[in-house]
Order: sequence, then C-alpha cells, then structure tokens
Amino acid sequence: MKILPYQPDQSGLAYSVGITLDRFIKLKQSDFPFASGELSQLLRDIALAAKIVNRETNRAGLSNIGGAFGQTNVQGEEQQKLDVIANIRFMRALSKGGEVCAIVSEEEDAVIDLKNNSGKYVVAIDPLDGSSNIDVNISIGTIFSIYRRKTPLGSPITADDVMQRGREQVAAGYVLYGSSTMLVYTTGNGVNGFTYETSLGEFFLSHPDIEAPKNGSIYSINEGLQNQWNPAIKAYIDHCKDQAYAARYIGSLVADFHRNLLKGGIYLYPATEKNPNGKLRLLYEANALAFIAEQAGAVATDGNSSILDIRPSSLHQRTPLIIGSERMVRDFEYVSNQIPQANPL
Ligand code: P6P
Repeated sequence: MKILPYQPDQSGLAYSVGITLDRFIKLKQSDFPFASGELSQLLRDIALAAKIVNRETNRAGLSNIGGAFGQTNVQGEEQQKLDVIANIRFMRALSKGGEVCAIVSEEEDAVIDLKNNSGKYVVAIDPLDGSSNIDVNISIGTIFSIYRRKTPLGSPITADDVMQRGREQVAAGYVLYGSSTMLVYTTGNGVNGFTYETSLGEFFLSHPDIEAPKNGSIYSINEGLQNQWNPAIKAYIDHCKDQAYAARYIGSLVADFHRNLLKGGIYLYPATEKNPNGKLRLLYEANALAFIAEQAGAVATDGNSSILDIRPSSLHQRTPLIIGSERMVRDFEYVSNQIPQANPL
C-alpha cells in the first residue's frame, strides 16, 4: 500500500473558501483561559440564531413580519414584529444550547432564568437594535455580551451573576444585517469579523485582527437634538465642524459603530432632556461595543469614565456613550475640560 503526505493544492484551480467561524472558534479556543468548549459552543449558538434572524430580516418585506408588533417593551419603545422574532430566536438558541444560565434582553422586563444552573454563562443581548429602520431597508444589528456567572455552578442565579461591570465580559460581539451580514466579536484577544456567505450558510473570516484607526474625520450624532446638548457636546461638535469632519449618522448604532471602527470616527449619544442618562443601554449595548472598541485600540466613555468600569445599578439602565477612535475621544475630553464646570454630558 502506498502512503503519501497530503500536498495542499498548488494548481490554483480551486480557490480557498477561507476559514469558517466554527473553525476559527475552534482554532482560537486555546486562547481562552477557560478553554473547555462551552464558550465556543455558545458562540456557535449565537451565530446560528444570527443566521436565522438574517434570513427573516431579509424577507421581512415579502412576508407579514414587517411593521409594528402592536406592543411596547420595557423601554416604552414600540416593538417591531422583528424585535419580537429576533428575541425569540436568540432566547431559544441560548436556551437549547445549554451553556447559559441567565439572559438579560432589551425585550424582556426581567432577567430570564433558564433554570440551567449548570450553565456557566450569562448573556446580555439587544436582539435587534435599530429595528425602526427595518421597514426602510436600513442596516440593523444584534449586540451581545457574555459573562461568566459569579455564583457557584449548580446554584440558582442571583443578581450578582447579571449585574456585572463591562470589564468582566469574557466575550462580546455584534451582528450587522447590512449590505452584507457580518458577525464581529472578541473574547479579549483582539477583534475579528466574519462575513456571511448565504449560498453556503456559513460565516467566513473576512476582517482578521480589526484595529481601529487612532484618528478619524467622521462624527456621528443626532444633530436634531442639538438644542438639548450641554455646552461640552456643543463645543466638541463645533470642533468637528471647524475640522470639516464628515457627519455620518445612520440612526442604527451597530452600523454607525462598525463604520467608525473600520474607517475611524466617533459616535456620540449624550444625555438629552428626553434621556437625561443617555438613550443607550449599558448592559446590552454600550458594554459590548466598549469591549470591542478597547480590544481594537479605540475608546469608550460616558464622558467621565470608561464605559467598562461603570458598576450597573439597574437592569435596563442607560448611559451616555462616546465611542470611537482614541484621538477623537481624547479630543472630546480635552474640549470638554475647557468648558468651566460643565458636566461633560
Ligand atoms: P435617535 C436605535 O433606536 C438606537 O438605539 C440606536 O441604534 C441608534 O443609534 C439610536 O437609537 C438612534 O436614536 O434618538 O437618534 O433616533
């Protein structure tokens, strides 16, 4: 019997399809201090739900799942049908995956106890952010944070498992349902982006080792709220205009964040009269993006301290968010400090 070593093809006839998310997770598993496979499985469970949500958002205009659901969520926001569907899909995937003991969701008033006391992980998730944009075909996203539970395996979950600072995250990511669908995540060893190949039903590594440009010339803020900004925000936005930066605001956090992460830029959602603590939620929006930002060499602050150092006091608490290229956020802080006795937000 003849035995020969495998020789990778050199003909170039069959191009490589690249590295799938599954294979990447497995390759990187040893980077993770608790490399026991559960986190890898959890990331695969999230990716599966993302594929299903991707299919449903892409077909919303052709089915009866577009438009409003007819109820409001705990935020007092009108739920879109796809908000509800995405929440169901991610909750089901996380529940059936077996690695999670508790879920915090934008669409759920309370912490969801999966009664899986052997589950090591807690997930905080915004199943579909920016969903008011669905009916007009603008990019939307899913945002998720993953924590290790604090209480002993086998015991019931407690608030300590859920109310953790962003610094405690073991992984975080987002899915961007845009011109293409991408999943971008970190486990604390850099940030990697995967693009969904619908014909194969797989995410493939397309943006390895994402590093945010240290500076940029894009600023993202809802200028319609200008009259509600405090002097520090006004001063910084005037600075952006003096620098002739480009104003880019999609009104979909994941899309604005992703563009600024790749091209350089700053996103600001400050305190306003309507939202005196800011609009964005700490546990399932700001923390995840702040973890990704810091892993990519960018910065995320509430105007006073790092987002990741905020100690949560309530499940759906909001926070001002200034996030993006390091130089731009530092310029914001410098401009803010020039305003006498101004609360930066
Ligand atoms: P505004 C969507 O509702 C969202 O949570 C983010 O995705 C987005 O950046 C922001 O709110 C838009 O809020 O007040 O500018 O419409």
